[in-house]
Amino acid sequence: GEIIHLEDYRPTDFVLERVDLTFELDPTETKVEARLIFHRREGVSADAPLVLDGDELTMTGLLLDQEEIAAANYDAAEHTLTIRHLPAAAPFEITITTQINPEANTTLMGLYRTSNVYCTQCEAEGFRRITYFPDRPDVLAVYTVNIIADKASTPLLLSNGNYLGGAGMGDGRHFAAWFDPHPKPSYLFALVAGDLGVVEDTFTTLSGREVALKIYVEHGKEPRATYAMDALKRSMSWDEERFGREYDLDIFMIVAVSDFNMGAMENKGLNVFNDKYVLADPETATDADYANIEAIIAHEYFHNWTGNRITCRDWFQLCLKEGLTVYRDHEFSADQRSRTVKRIAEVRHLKAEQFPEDAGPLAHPVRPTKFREINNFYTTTVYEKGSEVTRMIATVLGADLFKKGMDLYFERHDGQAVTIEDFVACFAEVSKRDLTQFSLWYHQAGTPLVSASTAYDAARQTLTLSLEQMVPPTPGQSSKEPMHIPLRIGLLLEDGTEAQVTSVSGAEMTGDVLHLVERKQTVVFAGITSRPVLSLNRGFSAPINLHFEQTPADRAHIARYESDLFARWQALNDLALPNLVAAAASAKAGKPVHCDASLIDALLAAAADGDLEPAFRAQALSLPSEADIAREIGGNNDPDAIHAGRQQIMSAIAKAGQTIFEKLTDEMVVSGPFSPDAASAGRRALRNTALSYLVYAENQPARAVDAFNAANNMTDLSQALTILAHRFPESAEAAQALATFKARFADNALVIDKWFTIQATIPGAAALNRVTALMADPLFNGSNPNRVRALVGTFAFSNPTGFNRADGEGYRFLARQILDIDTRNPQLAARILTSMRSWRSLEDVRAGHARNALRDITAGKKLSADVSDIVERMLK
Ligand code: B3K
Ligand code: ZN
Repeated sequence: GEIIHLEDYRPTDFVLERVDLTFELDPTETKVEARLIFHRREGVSADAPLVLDGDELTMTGLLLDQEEIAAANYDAAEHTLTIRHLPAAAPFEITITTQINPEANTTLMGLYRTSNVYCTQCEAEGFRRITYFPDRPDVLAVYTVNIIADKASTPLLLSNGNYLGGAGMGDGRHFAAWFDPHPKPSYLFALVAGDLGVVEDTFTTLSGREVALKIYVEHGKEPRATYAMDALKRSMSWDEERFGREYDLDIFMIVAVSDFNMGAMENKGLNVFNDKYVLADPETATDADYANIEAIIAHEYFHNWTGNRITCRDWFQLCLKEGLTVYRDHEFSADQRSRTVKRIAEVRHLKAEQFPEDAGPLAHPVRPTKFREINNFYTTTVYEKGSEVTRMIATVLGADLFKKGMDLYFERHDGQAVTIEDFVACFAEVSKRDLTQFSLWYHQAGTPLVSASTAYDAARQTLTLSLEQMVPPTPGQSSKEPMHIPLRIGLLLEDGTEAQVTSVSGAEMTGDVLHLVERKQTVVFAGITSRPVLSLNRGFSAPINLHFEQTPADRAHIARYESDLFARWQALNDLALPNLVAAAASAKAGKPVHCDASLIDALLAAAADGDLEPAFRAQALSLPSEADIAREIGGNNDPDAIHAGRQQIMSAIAKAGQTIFEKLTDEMVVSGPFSPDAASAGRRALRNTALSYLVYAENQPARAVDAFNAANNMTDLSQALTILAHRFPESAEAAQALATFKARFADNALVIDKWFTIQATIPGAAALNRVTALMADPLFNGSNPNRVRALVGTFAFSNPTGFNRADGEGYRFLARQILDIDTRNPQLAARILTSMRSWRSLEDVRAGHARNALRDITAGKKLSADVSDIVERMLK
């Protein structure tokens, strides 16, 4: 495909008024009739043709106001249908009949089949695989949908909006009609038809309207959908309370399917979910699964306002709905669970996924200005950094003005397709702040680096803070302007209390927010009676890299006293990283690894602190990942050395804390029936973290075997299995536990995915042989995206030593897999390929192998646009 530029945006020549669709469903020969009412937009010349999008369509009929259109008056090319000589001003009706083959659709875009269910996925450009259409988000229309299918095999016929009615047709078929009164873009269209079980409930909205809630799952799985239903009802109340947003149809439906390219999709009134994010029970789902289900149910539901009622003018504006909706689901989870622990998880995820993207060849602005394949822009930059930018608006304005800005946005733009500029203007207006500089967060890619240093003057009782910011160059953006960076700060005194500052000069402060806006800024805090310890970027108020040389003693002080618990976790992280970096260097040089006592003391103090919630303590004890260490080192990385060094630091902490960890494994037992609530999950997390340290200290599998045998829920069971398989991969105990687990859950696809993932992530060079062998296992299924991600995806994304084997075999394996997956499912292939985005920060030998493997991919025949876009950007 060619490159599409934001600056080329212009509205369509024709306005679409209504859409009437009729589907005659058949597994291989589905007939679609689309009746589209258009009129020419004012000012558009009378001879401008109507150009519609299409992809892999067979057209069997084309009418204008019920009369066949002569062949001379239209062109059907591979991706467009152009119709000429249309009425100059009056509305007209175009009727298009197409035939499609859902069974043969392995891309999972458009209409496809999954486990005998008809299902659609239209975002971003899937609707054009159903019929010719102006398939872009700024074309909003009201839809009526008629579905006809065989009644016995396909009893359930669903689409967007409210149910109008249905009946049998006397020939073994039946039909159902749906009407969605809310104008919507085609990407929010959905159709689901099949034979499914249902969980039902109702919700009464703030204004007293009753909404029917239905979650459809495969027959027999209904009991596993009750948690999702509970999460849905909590999401609906929360959006009313927090954002004043009510649901707007008589019915809200969720359908869980087992073949899906992503997490879920927010189609109006008919969300379609990857069943991984719906189905849960204690025996088969981990605490993390429950938390993900809650977050994704909320996310898709929240899209009803941020995405559906107010949508994107064009796909460059994707963060308008995604960044904002991620922010909303983060806030929801923070309110449902522990705000601090949620924030830690968010920041871990941001740093692990978005920071590497922003530092590598795939870096792009939150609001990009060009793309070749839009599916490749559903990125962690658009989603997670987009959410951080929304969070910063709230930080810069304060909660009240942020709320006012959101209210204005909902009021002003309801029913429209808008831009980031429209969104930001609402906040500028209510706050009377100029947000021009702030908006650079949408336009400049790259993670800003802030360097800080402090000097305390006892005689003057001042603290001088010198700040400097730099945004690194990224593809297509070689020089950057200084940004508006909101840094929340605290000045901690010796006794742990906060300094009472009498005046600040050199920066605007709002509450504890310091506004860094210049390239270099010197800020003086006065009235400080003794040397304070500066806590900088509390709560991760800005998504930046921070270079701040603090002594281990100062970091330990923050870890002990900060009132912002997130900052305490951050300080522990900052204490750990230099140790882990040094450990990697020692391991590389074959020297003994040393771990500072200050780190061990601080970690064990947090571990044993009964005033801290268990989930926080578990987070405090989980050291930065190998990917975090690699990022900190920055270049010339050797994943084996990083891994070896980290293992030895873990052992040192484990040995020093053995008694504490033993105590925790006793204290943190959760008794009574399983509950997925945050407090119980936190206790399990701390207990399992302690267990993993104990296994390091003892260096033998007995304790993990006992935990595996005693586990009565999937969290404990999968943790014990992970410890066994990862720490003792060649042991009889690990083999036995893996076999037991497989036999017990062979008929549960979501659990078997875990079985694949645990093995795909066993560290070390032997991983590749294991993965290759697993691909031949009868349970492996190369056409199910969850299964492919569980095995191939996690191997490439989450097994640094295994994937980055020094001989390059991991990369060559991935290249072969990508070429194979690409023939069926280009989106899946392109996504998994992004696992190589940091290849340039590897040491030379590995980087050379990686480059060659990427080149092998470019040499592949008939590459999809998805894969060729990614591979070409990675090699540039
Ligand atoms: N909007 C969808 C993502 C669609 C991805 C298309 N390639 C899910 C979500 O973000 O809620
Ligand atoms: Zn979303």
